[in-house]
Amino acid sequence: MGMARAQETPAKGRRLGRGFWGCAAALAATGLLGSATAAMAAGVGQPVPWQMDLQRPVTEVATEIYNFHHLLNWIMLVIVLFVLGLLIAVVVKFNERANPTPSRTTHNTMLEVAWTIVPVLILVAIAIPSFRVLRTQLSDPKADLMVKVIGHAWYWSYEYPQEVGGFKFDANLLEGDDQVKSGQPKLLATDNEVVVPVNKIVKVQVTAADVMHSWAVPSFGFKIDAIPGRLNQFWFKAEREGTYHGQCSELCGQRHAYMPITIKVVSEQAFQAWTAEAKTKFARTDGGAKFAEAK
Ligand SMILES: [Cu+2]
Repeated sequence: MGMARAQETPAKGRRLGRGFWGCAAALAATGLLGSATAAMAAGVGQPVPWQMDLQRPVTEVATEIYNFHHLLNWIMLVIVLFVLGLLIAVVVKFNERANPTPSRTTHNTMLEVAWTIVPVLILVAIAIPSFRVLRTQLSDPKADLMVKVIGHAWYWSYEYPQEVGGFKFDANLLEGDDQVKSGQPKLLATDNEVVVPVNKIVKVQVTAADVMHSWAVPSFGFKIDAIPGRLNQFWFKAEREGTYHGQCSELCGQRHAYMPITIKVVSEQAFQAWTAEAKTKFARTDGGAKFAEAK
């Protein structure tokens, strides 16, 4: 394919060029239109019908993942269009009728060097932002608040440290009338919500009591495994107040689909008010949750 192209006449090259760029422009326009529509349809904290795009990111990590995802899509679009152009050129120009005596060219040094170097450069261009995302995720900043998350078959329980009241509660799926009354989405709402302050670094320590689960919130850009006997740690800083939903993302058994996650991001004052209330509501007598520093 490429070897034959190397020998094409300049006139043929120009004709091919016009067709290829016309086709590329049309497809790029379709892509732009697609991503614009998708952006409009993106959910905030929950999916929406006909959503095409990822949920709107509200943390630094989620934003970096989101941008990286879109960068990759554009790189893929360019590569796909280029390969499509080459395929069309081969079909049109080098079929038996148009090109009865095929070229016997076997090598083209420049072309071979190019098709080795260019993919390497593309991979390097992808690796740089990829490592940047990884560095943000693993940066492990100092926590303003720790929350322990425990996966159970089939609900989540949460523990808050002594500094904010040392309470613990379960979050079960809201079903039937309770869900309708709550105004929260079906299969994503819980009876008790995790409440965290906005613009504060929240560290979550995730584990499980029985089988493996996974605590995942798309708008926050994380999915972290909850494994019995093991403490996984991750952090997030939500930059926008609101209600954000997630789900267990490890196939954990019969009611895997019915253990959602609801996180409310509120102002510092609202968080103080909530902890004061939660201390009484979820009062305990065993001295409160113990937190370890997971490294
Ligand atoms: Cu689960």
